[in-house]
Amino acid sequence: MKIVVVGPGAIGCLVAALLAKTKEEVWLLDKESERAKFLDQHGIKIEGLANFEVKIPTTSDPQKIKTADIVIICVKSYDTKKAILHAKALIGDKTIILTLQNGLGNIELINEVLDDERTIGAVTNMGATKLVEGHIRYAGKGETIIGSLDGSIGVSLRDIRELFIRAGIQTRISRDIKSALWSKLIINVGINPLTALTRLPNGKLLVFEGTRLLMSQAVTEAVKVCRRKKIKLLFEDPLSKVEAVCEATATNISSMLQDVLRKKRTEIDAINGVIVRLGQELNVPVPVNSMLVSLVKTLEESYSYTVAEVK
Ligand code: KPL
Repeated sequence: MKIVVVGPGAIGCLVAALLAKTKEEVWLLDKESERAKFLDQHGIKIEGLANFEVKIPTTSDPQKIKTADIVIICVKSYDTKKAILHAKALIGDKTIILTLQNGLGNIELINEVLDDERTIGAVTNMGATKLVEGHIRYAGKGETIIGSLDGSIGVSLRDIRELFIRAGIQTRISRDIKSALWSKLIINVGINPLTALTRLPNGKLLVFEGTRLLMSQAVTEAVKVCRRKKIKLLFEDPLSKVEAVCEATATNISSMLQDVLRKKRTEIDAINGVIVRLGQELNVPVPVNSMLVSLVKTLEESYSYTVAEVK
């Protein structure tokens, strides 16, 4: 089986490395040719919950890989369209496409670009941090949920589950992937921008009154939007769930804080930005999410300022 992971970020590298252990043919596709060369030469090193090194053929040229059986999209949500267009040469009539990304709207966007309905959605609670290029800390073994938008369970879904389980990725199929995606979104809404703005690891958000208050307000707004959309969450008490995730991932540097520390664009638009857009559309007040989006965007826009310029 030929499997291509698109996007060698923390989760992309971790998934590719775990899949490579199944002895299937695994490739990494990167948009950046220099980085692809580096990863191709040096391989991927995993530490933490598993400790191993593996060589994975990596390229920025999809023509070198040709048609794949499975394409797993792990790029940042703002790069989805570009990544699919770049990966088009990999996608044949029978290729299974799976999106393993943060935020909402990725399945729909991929289907739109490919003009079909075959994309499988996934939510993962595995924790991974990129230490340096190709060197990943595997910090949490959470469950991965996969499913199609229409709730049907076909051969592709079963194949992916079987493959992931062989790779040691704890996986189940859901008939309601929207519910899983929204449930993960609520967790990211409550944690990611607050860690990015305060530079605190997840667990420390619970220590301070200010971050606790903003977390509760941001989550309450998001849950109202979710209820208005008649989405059923996977948990009864969303705020307690977000707090429990903070505790379970206490020392994690959230993906958004990792982006800010690297002065990279964040996924704020696909996380709190979605709540703001839908809140406005559905007449649900979302002032705290609006403020968090504005602050994170300001942070991104001011990366290049030096203190002297700010004065
Ligand atoms: O998904 C995450 C992220 O960092 O994006 C959480 C659950 C917040 C773990 O860090």
